[in-house]
Amino acid sequence: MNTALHPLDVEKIRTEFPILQQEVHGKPLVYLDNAATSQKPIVVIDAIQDYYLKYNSNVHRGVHRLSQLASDAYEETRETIRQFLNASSLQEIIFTKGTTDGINLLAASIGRGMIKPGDEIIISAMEHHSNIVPWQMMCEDRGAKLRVIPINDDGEILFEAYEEMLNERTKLVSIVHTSNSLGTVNPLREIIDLAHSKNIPVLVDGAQAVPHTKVDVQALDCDFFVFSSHKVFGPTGVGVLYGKKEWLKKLPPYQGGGDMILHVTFEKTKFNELPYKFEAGTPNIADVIGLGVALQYVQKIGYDAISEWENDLIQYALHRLQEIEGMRFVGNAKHRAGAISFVLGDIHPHDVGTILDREGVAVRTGHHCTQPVMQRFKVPATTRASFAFYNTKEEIDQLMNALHKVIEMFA
Ligand code: 7TS
Repeated sequence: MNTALHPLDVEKIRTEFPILQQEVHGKPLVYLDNAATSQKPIVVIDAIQDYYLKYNSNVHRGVHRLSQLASDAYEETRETIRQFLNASSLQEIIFTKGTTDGINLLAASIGRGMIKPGDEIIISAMEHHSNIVPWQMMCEDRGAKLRVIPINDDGEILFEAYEEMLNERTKLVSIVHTSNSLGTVNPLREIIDLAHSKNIPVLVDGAQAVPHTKVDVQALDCDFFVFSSHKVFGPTGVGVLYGKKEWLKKLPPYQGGGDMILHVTFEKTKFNELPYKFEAGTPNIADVIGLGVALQYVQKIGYDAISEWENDLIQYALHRLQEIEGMRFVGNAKHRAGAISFVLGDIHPHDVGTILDREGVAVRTGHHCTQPVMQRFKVPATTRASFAFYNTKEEIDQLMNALHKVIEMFA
């Protein structure tokens, strides 16, 4: 029974995503690659087009009408995002190119600003490469050490190992909210509280969280939070870094250039106030505006309705997939969202993905930019079905039919 106050009207929602209304290889498209990137509602596409058709102009510099319109739309989006994350100040919202860019910004800035030889950074064994490699590079640069919280066979972090890892050399914990390859949702409050009890800041990689869950950065009490627009129904090429004001004030800028300065001479530069200190150069104005519209769209549907719908879908998918002989799930966490990864007997995931595509079903196969996860579970790759609120049980049935075709072909 649907108990949500505003039950999700999936039929109506699907009409708002024109791309979903097509056939692929003569079959209705079933888009189950949402963890890689989600589709965009028409309101987002319209907002981007509107900007270029009506008020394309640079921000923060023109006295003319178009520049004022562009600046207003850009800054209003910052307020949309502040509300979306429940941040306490607009100064805490930095526009980036995406999650990867946000983590690289922090790795560079934290590295330069506060890391000495012998210091330690903690990540987990289920991180996306973008929350591994920037820290590895920074640690190499500064003579610091990267430490990794291990995970169990279900794909959940080992909390005691984490607790033992924290010490006076730990300078940051950087952890994924929801894993893109296992679907695990991490116990962030506990992770953050423990780090804070030792005065260690925490960065949360929220790339796979924001499409599925309401995030409140004050309730979480994380020090930094990053996400990408394109995974939450907005355009590519833009993202957000949230940081507590007291941290962002202390940290040095990442890139130098226009907009991030107050005063420049050849001898010395005075940097701009937050958030502009971290926004050098002309930003991705159109797509920032598109992101704002996407977040308003998601909030209008409502995270309660989204969670309820998607939990139902995932339970149904897990239940149906279990019918298949030789099905092995990679990731069985108690708290999960977004994605189901699996291996089908000894059939290579690339073969699975290719045959599914012939049946109109789009999934991702491979290591999902989490090679250490593949190493941990001793698989070369997985097939991953990842969901959004516009997916339906009928689509999962189409996935099942397609998987039966795979099995027939390899029998
Ligand atoms: N962190 C997580 C947890 C991710 O899932 C991804 C992208 C990133 C960071 C990087 O985001 P970007 O927008 O900067 O590229 N994950 C995936 C995926 O699962 N399939 O394609 C991209």
